[in-house]
Amino acid sequence: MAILPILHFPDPRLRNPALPVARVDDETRRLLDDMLETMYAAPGIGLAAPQVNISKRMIVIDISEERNTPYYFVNPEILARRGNEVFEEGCLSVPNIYENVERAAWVQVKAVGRDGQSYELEADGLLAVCIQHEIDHLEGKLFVDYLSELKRGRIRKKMEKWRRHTL
Ligand code: GNR
Ligand code: NI
Repeated sequence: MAILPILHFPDPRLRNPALPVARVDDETRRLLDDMLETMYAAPGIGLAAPQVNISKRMIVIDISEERNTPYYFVNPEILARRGNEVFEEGCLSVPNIYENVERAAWVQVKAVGRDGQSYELEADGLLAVCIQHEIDHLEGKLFVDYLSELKRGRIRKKMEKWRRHTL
């Protein structure tokens, strides 16, 4: 297992749409395990492969307190969404920034699991927020894209300053 470096906004590599995974093999499972370890170490409740510079449609999520209930999503698709809900979001690729984002309150998702089996899941609450946030990453979309251009510009400036001081 390995902890992978996380890319930060406004890195253009976060903007590339990720490619479908052809099949879940040992290499896929190794990447998923490294992503999970990276997410736990960060710490975060979700991580999408493009955040660690892997342009593939893979996501890991664990919203449990105990950090022992991982979900794996390979090639996820949202089949249905219902309702709207505002939630204060953060992102490991946009550190120290928290802003309200409106998304669907409930989603039905289809994905392939770590075992290579296709499955469906219905989610609401934090899990629904997180699934939508992570699937956005696969499309090259970040939560700051839902904010005004003015706010996004300010966040970009903050991030560039933070980067000079921290990295
Ligand atoms: O760790 C994370 N917390 C979080 C909080 C509210 C809404 C979404 C998230 S996802 C984020 C990890 C991350 O950046 N995943 O892409
Ligand atoms: Ni994120």
